[in-house]
Amino acid sequence: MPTTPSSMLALFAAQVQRRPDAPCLAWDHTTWTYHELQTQALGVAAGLRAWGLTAGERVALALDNGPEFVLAYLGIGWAGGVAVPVNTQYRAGELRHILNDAGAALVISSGQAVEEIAALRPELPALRDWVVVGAEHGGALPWSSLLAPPTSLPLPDPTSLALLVYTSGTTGRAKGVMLTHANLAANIQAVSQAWGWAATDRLLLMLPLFHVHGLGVGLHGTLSNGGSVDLRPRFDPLEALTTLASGKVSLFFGVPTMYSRLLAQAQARPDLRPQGVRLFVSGSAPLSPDVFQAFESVFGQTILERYGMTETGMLTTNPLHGPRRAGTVGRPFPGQAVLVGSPSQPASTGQVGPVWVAGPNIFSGYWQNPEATRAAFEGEWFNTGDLGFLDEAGVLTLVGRARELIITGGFNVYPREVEETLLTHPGVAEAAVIGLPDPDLGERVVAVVVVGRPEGPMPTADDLMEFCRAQLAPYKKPRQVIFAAALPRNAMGKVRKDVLQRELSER
Ligand code: MCA
Ligand code: AMP
Repeated sequence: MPTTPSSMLALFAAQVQRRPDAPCLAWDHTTWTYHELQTQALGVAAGLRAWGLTAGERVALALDNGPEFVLAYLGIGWAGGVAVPVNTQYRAGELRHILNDAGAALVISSGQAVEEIAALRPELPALRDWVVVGAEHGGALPWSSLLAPPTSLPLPDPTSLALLVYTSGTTGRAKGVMLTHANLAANIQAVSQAWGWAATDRLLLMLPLFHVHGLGVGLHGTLSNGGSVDLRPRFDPLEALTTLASGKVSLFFGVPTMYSRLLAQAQARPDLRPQGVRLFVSGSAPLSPDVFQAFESVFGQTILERYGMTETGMLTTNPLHGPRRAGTVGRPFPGQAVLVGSPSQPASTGQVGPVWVAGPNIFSGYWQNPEATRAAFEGEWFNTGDLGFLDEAGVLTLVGRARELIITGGFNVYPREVEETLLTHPGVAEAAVIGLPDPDLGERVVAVVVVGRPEGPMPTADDLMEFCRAQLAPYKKPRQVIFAAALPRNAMGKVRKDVLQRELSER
């Protein structure tokens, strides 16, 4: 069992004491030592306090990967605030809901999110200020306005909120997942123990920091174990392969799409092979046994697949030592429990049912949404919405999801949100959105549409894709639009998505 956790910041601060001059973060030819990163983060915390941030206030991070994300995130925690990371690809409608629901007092933004927030400002009543990283923007404060001389600040109360991460659902708008400092610390300590994370580890991180995979595993694991992270703006297969072949990296984390793209790149560059990488981890979506096997035959190593969720952090893992089985997600991390069926009536070995989890890592509820919280828990057990079975050895295999969810390239898309968007188009009478198997993305978003009688011309597939792209983050946009005369429905009038799924998968 891991020791009683306090907060990731406490674990980080302990590493600063132990190895102040060790490298911690590398970004674009600049390296921060532990001491430097802590000093600068405390400077941001002081800047946030001077700006007026009070304990428990939410600060949204609509930031692309970069040192400012890391400094702002650590600074918010030290200043007693709650970080609300958001996908920088979100469009106005998605951002409006999250920033207003969270009641964000401040948003720190970069990249594409800047223009969306600029247009939204009048519709964000709780927002007191807006910071832009990079080029100056009229009406926004510059990043430098948050940099103050560092002062020493107390570590956060472990029971207080550290993160509010929005995740969509099958019903209603995106919900804020409340994660405390203790939740995050418990999870990263369990992960560190299971994967043998050491101060000698150097992680190549090409995942976005605005999700739990990049942030709660990649960044937290590095900072709490005294290792270093080589942070990149985004995933690029050639850049990844070149860096993995340099001998300077010991860990790589990715979503399955990254592994299949890495394999395609390896075919084109037989001269580049990973050197000294002790662990490749895949998660966020199912890793196909084909990719698992191809990776082993090309790179001579197996990928360790694990299973996680925003609400829970990392849940189960294949072993560090010992056989890793393709298509399975392994056993619970230390200190956690998994059951299949229901807490009052667990399923027997091999029987498929809903997956429930418990442990100190489990979130404390959905932000200002007690009904959704109540619906998701039975006592200490949280219903993941995934379906799976356990074997005699307690190894979990996921077979599907009880909720309607498409995972495309590791990003979640809720069909209902895309359907609702399509239905606002004047030429669309009915719409059903499903995920079809895709060799690159795992699943791709496909819309089946019944056209209405618009005043103007009938929409084309391209029109509808563009229509969605203008209102939703681009990865939610259907990659294929199929026109149908009618949607298959059951006697209750509910769309038979299983029928669409079967017919279209066979095409
Ligand atoms: C980008 N595009 C996508 C996706 N990503 N379309 C569908 N699915 C995607 N995942 C679109 C873009 O909008 C664009 O469309 C076109 O593809 C090319 O964009 P580009 O920026 O070049 O994309 P990319 O670099 O190829 O991105 C693929 C990617 C990325 C590297 C796989 O999606 C990614 O980083 N995914 C990781 C997501 C992640 O971190 N998930 C963790 C969630 P257009 O041409 O129309 O403009 S946390 C979680 O799930 C739990 C906790 C867990 O267990 O980890
Ligand atoms: P998110 O809500 O973005 O945190 O996504 C969590 C969901 O991703 C889980 O509920 C699973 O459906 C899925 N997921 C994560 N890891 C895996 C995995 N290794 N295999 C299959 N599905 C996974």
